[in-house]
Amino acid sequence: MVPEAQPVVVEAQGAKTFAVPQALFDKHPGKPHLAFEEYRAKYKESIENPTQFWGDLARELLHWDIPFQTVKNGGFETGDVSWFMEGRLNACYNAVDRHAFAEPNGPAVIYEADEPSDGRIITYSELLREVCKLAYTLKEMGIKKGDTVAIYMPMIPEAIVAFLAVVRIGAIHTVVFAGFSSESLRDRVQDAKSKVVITADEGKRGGKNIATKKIVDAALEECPDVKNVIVYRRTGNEVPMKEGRDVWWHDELSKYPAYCPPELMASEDPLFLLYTSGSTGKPKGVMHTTGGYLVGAAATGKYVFDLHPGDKMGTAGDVGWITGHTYCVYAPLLLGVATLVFEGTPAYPNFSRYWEIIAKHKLTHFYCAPTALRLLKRAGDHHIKGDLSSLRILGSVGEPIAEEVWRWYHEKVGREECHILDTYWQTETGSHVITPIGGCTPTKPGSASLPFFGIEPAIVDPVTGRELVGNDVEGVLVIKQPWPSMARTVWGSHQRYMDTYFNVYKGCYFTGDSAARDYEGYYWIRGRVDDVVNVSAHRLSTAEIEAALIQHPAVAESAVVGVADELTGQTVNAFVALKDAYKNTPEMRKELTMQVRKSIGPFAAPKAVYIVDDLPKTRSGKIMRRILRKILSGEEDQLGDISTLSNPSVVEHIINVVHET
Ligand code: 6R9
Repeated sequence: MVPEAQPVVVEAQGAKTFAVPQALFDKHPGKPHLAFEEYRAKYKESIENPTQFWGDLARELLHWDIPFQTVKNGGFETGDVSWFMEGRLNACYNAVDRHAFAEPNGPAVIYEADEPSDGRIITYSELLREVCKLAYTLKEMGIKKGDTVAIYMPMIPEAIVAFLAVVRIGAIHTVVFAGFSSESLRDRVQDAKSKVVITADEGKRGGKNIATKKIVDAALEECPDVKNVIVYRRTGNEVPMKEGRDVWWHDELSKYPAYCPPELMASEDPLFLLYTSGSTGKPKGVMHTTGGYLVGAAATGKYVFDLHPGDKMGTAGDVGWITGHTYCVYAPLLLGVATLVFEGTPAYPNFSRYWEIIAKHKLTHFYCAPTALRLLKRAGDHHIKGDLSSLRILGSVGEPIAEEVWRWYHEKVGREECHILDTYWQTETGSHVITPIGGCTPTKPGSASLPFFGIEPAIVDPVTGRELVGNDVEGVLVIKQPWPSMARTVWGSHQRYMDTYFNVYKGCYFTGDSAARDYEGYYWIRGRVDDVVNVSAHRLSTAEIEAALIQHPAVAESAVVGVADELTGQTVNAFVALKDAYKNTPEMRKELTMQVRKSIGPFAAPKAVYIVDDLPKTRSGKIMRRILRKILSGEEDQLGDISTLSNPSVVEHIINVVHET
């Protein structure tokens, strides 16, 4: 552990700073919302006078049926943060109705199906009609304000229809990523006490059919409180329907009128629950509220993504994760722009798929996780084809992006004409917290750059809990004052919410991540605190070692974990997947060790390098280091549920590699 507040010279000292490319301004429909000096001034205002700042922005970005009087109340210590209290509004009205009335034929959803020949565009007025019919259906099933409805759907437009229909009638959605197992779905449905599940007969991904409804059926065997299941017909293959419980989407919707009035909601009424994993225990149902969350989504959509009328936003992430909630659904629709719903994978039918979608629909924005970029980088640059000149913004989210990958994104995909945004945030923060502002902030590859409005980050010493002030410091990342889109509770366990986020460093929100602030105040997210390795009193970030490894031309992907060691406290262990052209030899393992020694220092050199076919990952692409740690510490029998991995079979292979090495 870091002994005391010791200033460190952060790696960024020599990092190159990239200005926003001139080409972005040349192709911009007008000009970016902010220039860098304006960001600085507005940021200062947002921290010094949050009431004025957020009050103005909330009135500008959303339609309030009844205006709020009080902008903010409560605090971290008391766990009662609330925003825009007296205000009344409806999320669906804000995301759909107002645009359907102003510009009925404007594109709302660009659906790109698994098969490239398939898909369609849905206008705002069409979206409103579908949403109203489903809202009516839910009402007829007895769903009322405050009830929860589970959504377990593939990436099809009807998933968005489901989100919006639920919130239109004041119910709370709890979306479960359709890659989760029936047991995970069961646990979430039970915890949220959902009364209705919305699903599809089957999904389609990468040319394969997925037995969505079957998984729901298995989950619901132990969910007696679910009264109805609404099934959208996606593939038309036969699926069992349970008499009295299951209904077809098209049968129900055809019964009801195409307008259903929105429910007036209080600003602090729950909007949704989203389950997320902590470092221990069962997943937490993170609760977001209506007014605050929507203000955060719209504000970051406007400023971070620099969205303008006519833009087309392409978020590749699934709506089952927070990235999909905020930047595939709410942010673009609140701002009235079109949003992409992509059903498939970046590798089907080939590695050009993302780029073909961008070219076909002339997307102005593209947003995905580095894990997808690494896959595509590894596949080879010849796959990048088509006219990508419509792009202005390329976003990255979910994990640190290595400098190598950042540069590849910038040079090969963006052709140095786009602004690369490394956006740092979490399920709990609701919207971006540390991120460049589109068309505005100068960037450094690998740094998420500067805080968004209203976010007052601090770095604290993990041992003493003291704030490390000034630049060139490294420690645990916390946030010092409340912001509108922060989570308000963990469903059914406010105490867990307090303990996880506010009782660790008193008076602050604890992110669980470590970070450095460099000599210019730029933030570098190092990774989860639980991924920190400490070797002979040198505190190392696994992300940093991974970034070193990936600089080696043979490395496709790597994961580094710490394992307890009597002598040094912990040792560094690296798991590496090589690019196809490279072989697993003792020389190669030595070279990789040298690579880390060379890049960071001898103290960071891995004790062991395991060359494996693939790394265990969640369906959202996060590497499960916990599993690697357990294998290394001989706890192979305590791996827990590995069925939610995207590639469960890799675990056996890794165990063999570790035993043989
Ligand atoms: C949005 C999302 C949150 C955790 C977070 C951090 C990691 C997200 C990152 C990043 C480095 C970025 N993370 N964005 N790390 N740079 N730009 O991913 O939410 O699934 O809740 O994960 O992801 O460790 O704490 P969520």
